[in-house]
Amino acid sequence: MEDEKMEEHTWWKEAVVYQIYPRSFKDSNGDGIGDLRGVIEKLDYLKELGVDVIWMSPCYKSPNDDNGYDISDYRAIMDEFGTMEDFREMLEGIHSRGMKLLMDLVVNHTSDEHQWFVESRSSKDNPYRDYYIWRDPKDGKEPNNWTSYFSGPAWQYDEKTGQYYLHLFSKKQPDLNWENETVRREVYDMMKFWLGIGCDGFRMDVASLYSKTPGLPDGKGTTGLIGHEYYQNGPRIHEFLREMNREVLSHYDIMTVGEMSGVTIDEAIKYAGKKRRELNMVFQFDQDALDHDPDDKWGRRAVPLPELKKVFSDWQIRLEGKAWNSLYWTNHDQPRTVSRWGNDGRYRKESQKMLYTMLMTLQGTPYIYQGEEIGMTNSVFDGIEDFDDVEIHNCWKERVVEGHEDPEALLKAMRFRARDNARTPMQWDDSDNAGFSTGKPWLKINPNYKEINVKEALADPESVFHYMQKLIRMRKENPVAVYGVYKEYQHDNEQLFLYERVLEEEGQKARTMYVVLNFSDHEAEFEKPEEWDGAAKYLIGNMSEAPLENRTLQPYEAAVYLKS
Ligand code: TEU
Ligand code: CA
Repeated sequence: MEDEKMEEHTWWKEAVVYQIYPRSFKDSNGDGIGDLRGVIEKLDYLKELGVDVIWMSPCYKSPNDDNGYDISDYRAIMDEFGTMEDFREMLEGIHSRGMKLLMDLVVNHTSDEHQWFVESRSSKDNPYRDYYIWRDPKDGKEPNNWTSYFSGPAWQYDEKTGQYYLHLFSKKQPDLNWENETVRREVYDMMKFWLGIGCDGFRMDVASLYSKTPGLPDGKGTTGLIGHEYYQNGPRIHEFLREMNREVLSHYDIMTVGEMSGVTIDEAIKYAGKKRRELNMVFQFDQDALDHDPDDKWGRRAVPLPELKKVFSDWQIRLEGKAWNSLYWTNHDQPRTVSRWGNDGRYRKESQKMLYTMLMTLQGTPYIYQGEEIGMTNSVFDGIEDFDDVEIHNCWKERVVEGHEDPEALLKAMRFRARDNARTPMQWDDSDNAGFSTGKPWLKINPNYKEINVKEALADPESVFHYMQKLIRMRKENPVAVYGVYKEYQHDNEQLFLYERVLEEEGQKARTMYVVLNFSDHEAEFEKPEEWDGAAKYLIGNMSEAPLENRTLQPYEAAVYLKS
């Protein structure tokens, strides 16, 4: 009984993860593209921030149709990023500083330039044919009505053999056929290769999509992503992940997180359930679904605070004791946190600090995306030509060029939500190209780099960087921040998010943490919940210290108290 109640302590629950998007992190040789030697240069910086684990977006060989998420060789480094020697040196540098490295595992699909696909498309009886999902045309058209995450049909016709292949993402990202056992073996061998080199785990790209419903039935909807009910959390997905766990994961002390497009809480409890032997945790999308139309990621809507709180609360409460949470505000696929959930003007620093106070005081493993630690914002994109992302250009072609939609309206939506917002180069200092590169950067630098950059943040004791550093330290010193049981207060309050965390462990005094967050750009009246002990001590916050009592909070104020 006792055992069931207590959350087992592991390093990956206590870790704070930092995500690097290598293309945009640091360019060491002036070609305008970030690279592994650039990462090596900045390892001391990451150590200073205090993070434990680095998750690197893909650095494998790739033609970069989707910036590395289209892999043409799983066992080689992308030409632009460096060599295998550079990789080994980087890994060694990470380990010698006491940090760990998570690789991005992209095995729902490969690049169409991967040798497997080159073979596969060459003839119907090629031994690699069945590595991918090929189907005959139906009535001279696509085999079913599924659409791609990146606009248009999820099928591409191939002249050579007169069949279509499935691609849930771009047509240069053909889906692997997970029904084929040989494909699964290949994937497991490749995972062992990277673990053998010393990598410490995987972030698994769209891991909820590997299993497609046999027969590939037509999807039910007529708009948005059609067909997803036949491959999100598909029929054999848990079987595949358990097999992967048995064959590979269980033999190493590593960390795994599955990116689960379309995951529900019930499904997450299966993927990351304590005794399920699948993965350690998942990334969920409920919070990202809030601020747009269900069927159109570009259609923006305002989010009342209780809706946002409900998502976080539900995940905290329902995973408690059953599965471990992951916590993130953004990544390379999302707008910048402060532009989306905070205020990137007058209250940029305050709101960014408040938002990350939340992330570091909930149960789960927190992920910080590069640049968030200095409060980088969404960028400026004048016209469609300023964007790089394949998702944007496909969508533009479908809706504006062919669909004759109003270009200005779509541009406006894209300026806010484009993935490129998170992908603009890191702002290291106020010199040319923000100190990212001596050459022309592959994607336009955010024009605000003269004010927002690492050099400025390191020099300013009140910077987001220094607050983030304090938050990370606070988490390490207070197990209640990691393991405490969550309870929310005053759910209907439209400005404030209030919750406590309680940790009762055998042989130890109970500890309680109270968290007070003002999500609005107005002052807010805080009424202390009756159950909260006013004698609790101020632990950390983004304004001046104040006792735990009824009072007026500043815009975006965050205050955390500890009772022990
Ligand atoms: O993302 C998959 C995913 O479901 C989304 O975040 C997706 O990018 C978004 O909905 C598009 O509108 C992963 C990677 O994180 C992303 O960068 C890749 O493009 C994608 O898989 C394909 O590998
Ligand atoms: Ca470079």
